[in-house]
Amino acid sequence: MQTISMLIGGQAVHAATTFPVINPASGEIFARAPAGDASHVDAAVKAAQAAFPAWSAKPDAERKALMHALGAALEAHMPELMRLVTLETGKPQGGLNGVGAGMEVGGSIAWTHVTADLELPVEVIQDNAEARVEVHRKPLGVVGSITPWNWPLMIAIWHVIPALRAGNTVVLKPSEMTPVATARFAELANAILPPGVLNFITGAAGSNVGPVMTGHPGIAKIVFTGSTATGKRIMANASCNLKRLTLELGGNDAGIVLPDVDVKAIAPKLFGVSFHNNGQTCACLKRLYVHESIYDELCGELANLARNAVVGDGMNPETQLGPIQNVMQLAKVEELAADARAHGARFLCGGQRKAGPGYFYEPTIVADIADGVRLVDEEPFGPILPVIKYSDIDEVIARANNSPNGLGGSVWSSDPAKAAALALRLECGTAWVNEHGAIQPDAPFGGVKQSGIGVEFGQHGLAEYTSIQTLKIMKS
Ligand code: TXE
Repeated sequence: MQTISMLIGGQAVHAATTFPVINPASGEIFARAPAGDASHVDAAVKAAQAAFPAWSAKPDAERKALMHALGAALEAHMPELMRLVTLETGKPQGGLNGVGAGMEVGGSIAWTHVTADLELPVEVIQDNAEARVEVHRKPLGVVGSITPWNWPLMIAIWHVIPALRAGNTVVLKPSEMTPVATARFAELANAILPPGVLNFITGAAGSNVGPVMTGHPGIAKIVFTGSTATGKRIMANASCNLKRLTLELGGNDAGIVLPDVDVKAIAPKLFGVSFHNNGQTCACLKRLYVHESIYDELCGELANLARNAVVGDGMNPETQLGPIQNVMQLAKVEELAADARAHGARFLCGGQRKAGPGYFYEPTIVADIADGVRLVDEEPFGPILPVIKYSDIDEVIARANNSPNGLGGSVWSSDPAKAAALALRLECGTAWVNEHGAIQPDAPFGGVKQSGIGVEFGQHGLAEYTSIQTLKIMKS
């Protein structure tokens, strides 16, 4: 069985004990990872601090070229990385609408190259006979990255590449449930980067590795993707040295379908954006509001699609939806389903765990359910979609906005201009028209309200890994 290592200052590091990594398709252990502790966090921060002066002083073009080299290394190891992603997350190699391990690794490559090419030029505010005023962007120092289990490799790339591109050094900690593909990325990166520029540490479930990182005085910024509850803990802990924060937290995205849509045409798209990766994506559509005039027809179409989706082991090329990634998340989906049933909701299909090994749950469409029931109000993060009837557009926008979350939202209509005007009324970081959850490496993405702080991607995202220094040069 494979045992991964930590990587500190360019050296492979083991811990006194290891913890298991489970393949959710079988429920069996397929790898082990080092149970790091506070001493490993400390060593990794010291290594990153030691590497910072030379890395941040490197000419910009050299850092850019090294980021492109990382992209090429990912590409050269694509099949190997895809296999590791499927084994640890359960997601299919291909997946529903092509959203699977191939997209995770392919997206990682694309994001790396696009981010490598981003620039943060000096901004000139004033240049006259009296003075020249310039705004410079400077790296922060050591960035701590804490990643979740749903897109482990891609989210590590989203954190690490802009941090390095801007001249920071990094300590990267994956989720205890999915450290394997990220470990391989860290190895590949360490064959390219100077020692200490990217350090990789692991901690077992419930260990203090994450909290020690977020409270470490040697770390200047934490970038975190995960739950809102953990994000709040991180924010409290990070106050020790006023760490900079980018927090990408949970969402409970609403989609609103107007009565003018072609139901048959949009149903497969709505199904895809709600169920890809088994609903385990922060910006999946998680609450679907449908106008009463088309409610029954759309519910019927969605239930057919859910019944026919191919659920199975992600290594099987036919599979569209894999297992839920972990047993806690499966239990949460079961709990929300039971609560919805108790509140009289109508299950059009699914509604239970699949027999056999692994953490499989049937794709589930739930109708005749309203706001106030947990399945609507809480993020299920699994293959279950509540479909809610509405009659009045102003009222449904208020219902969509009546949430502590604000990651994404969408409006579906055959009149894109009308839909865009409505989408702008949604309280969320990204609003889509006739689409949901589609992100790209050059457009900022982040949440409002309790879905997060700051943005990732593009120039706005890159700027978050810098501080501003204003330079005023007097001329007279
Ligand atoms: O996330 P956690 P969990 C949501 C989803 C899911 C819920 C819980 O709703 O049901 O979060 O998932 C590290 N200090 N999302 O429990 O706990 C942990 O080791 C520092 C949305 O898995 O947030 C892991 O690396 N770090 C999300 C990471 O935080 C800590 C993706 C995420 O774990 C820590 C995944 C602490 N005190 C789940 N406690 C998205 N936004 O896409 C834990 N960690």
